[in-house]
Amino acid sequence: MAWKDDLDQFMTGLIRRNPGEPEFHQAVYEVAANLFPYIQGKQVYKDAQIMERLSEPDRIISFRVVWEDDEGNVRVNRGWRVQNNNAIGPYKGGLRFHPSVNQSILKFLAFEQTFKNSLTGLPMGGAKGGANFNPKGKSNGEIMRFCQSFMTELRHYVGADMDIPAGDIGVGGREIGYMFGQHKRLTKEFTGVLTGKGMEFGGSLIRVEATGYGTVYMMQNMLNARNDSFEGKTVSISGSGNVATYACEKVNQLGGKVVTLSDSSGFIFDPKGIDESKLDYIMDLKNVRRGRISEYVEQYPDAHYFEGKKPWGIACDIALPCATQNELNQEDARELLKNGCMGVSEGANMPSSLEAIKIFQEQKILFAPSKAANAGGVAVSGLEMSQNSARISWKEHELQKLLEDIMQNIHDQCEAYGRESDTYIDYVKGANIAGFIKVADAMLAYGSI
Ligand code: NDP
Ligand code: 2IT
Repeated sequence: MAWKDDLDQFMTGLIRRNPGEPEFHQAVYEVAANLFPYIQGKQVYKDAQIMERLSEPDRIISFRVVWEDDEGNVRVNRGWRVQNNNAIGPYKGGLRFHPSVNQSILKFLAFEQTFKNSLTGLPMGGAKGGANFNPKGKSNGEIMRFCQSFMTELRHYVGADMDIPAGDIGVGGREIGYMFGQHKRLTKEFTGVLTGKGMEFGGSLIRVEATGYGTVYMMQNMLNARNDSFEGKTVSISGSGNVATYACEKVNQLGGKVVTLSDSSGFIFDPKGIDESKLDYIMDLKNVRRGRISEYVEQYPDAHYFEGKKPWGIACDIALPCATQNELNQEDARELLKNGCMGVSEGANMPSSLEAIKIFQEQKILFAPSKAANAGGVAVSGLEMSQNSARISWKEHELQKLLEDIMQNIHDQCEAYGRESDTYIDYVKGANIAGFIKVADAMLAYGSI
């Protein structure tokens, strides 16, 4: 088939032009494998080289971040902003502070963000940034000085109508506050340049919950389409940060039982379920005391801790990977299926490897890819931008309704472009095509620039 040759040629070129960037290759391949057959016969997209343009970021900014630790030592890190595409709105996407951050990871995230933001239906382009800074074990003062130094350089490239960063791994409300304060100090302007802000200075209600809740709504919508629900389902979640904990909260509210959470050191298994009060303990442990998930079993001795292991060997009906990219490989996928898992909704960005996705799809279980499943976070960021522009604050029930409607709409777009038969919807294909069309058509409207 001609599209297969085109795809091979496209990927060979992409890999040659972007050596040593496996995460970026993976993210582009996942999209291109659906889009090449789709645009076969749509000569206008081919002639305009839309896929070639989408997979070459508009620009990559990389800069030095110098800060002083508590002992007075000068420390140096590298910061980035990858602005992938602003065809349908200003650049928008999170900032990640983690020692693993590199250009490949940020390029994959910025690429994904372009499709994800398009799926929300809101006017936002795609970007991602961050630094190879390790926040673990740093004092509050060190975090503040790092954030201020990071923003001292980043401010040249961001703005409320240009590029609006937000949080991601290692960047939560505290870090956004330090960066927003520094931006305000340097520019003398109070603008909606960041989302995920505190409620006192332009933040939006439910932004903090939105990604985790949205991931669960996506699964709920897929279950509804099969006349099923979360009621009585056993759920395995990885991670114990922002996305994982609010996913856990929503599963509990919908009548499911969450039996695992994790961090990069290991996972906890609580056969009785991580209920609301146990979750309060975890949120305090993680967000206030900045402790490790292993401490849970000291508080709740009926639970078990597995050092250095991932939770995918535990029997569950539904798995919600909410930690990081490639945390669920083909062996994990087989293990989940063997134990009866019937659905996966990706809270993290690209948590399943390509091989794992293939296994889920071959077995025709419910599978929601990250660009659809975790879009609730950036969607509420988009609503925060709207509120900032209009200088108003919407009420919680209004935002909650908007989030639910956006997630339903994402589900329906995936269904419209991904339905394969009466009984099977390929949500990966649906998300890729639906996300692509709006961006591609905007690019066509601008001509070849
Ligand atoms: P947090 O920093 O709040 O939490 C991250 C969690 O993932 C922690 O439990 C962390 O463990 C774990 N983790 C991080 N890196 C690794 C790793 N290499 N191996 C195993 N565990 C790891 O981040 P978020 O919850 O915000 O982000 C989680 C995922 O969700 C990311 O993929 C992010 O891109 C995605 N996402 C986030 C959105 C948001 O609004 N925050 C929106 C959409 C997607 P430890 O503490 O040990 O590092
Ligand atoms: O991956 C993501 O969508 C995010 N980290 C949230 C981005 C945002 O701008 O809210």
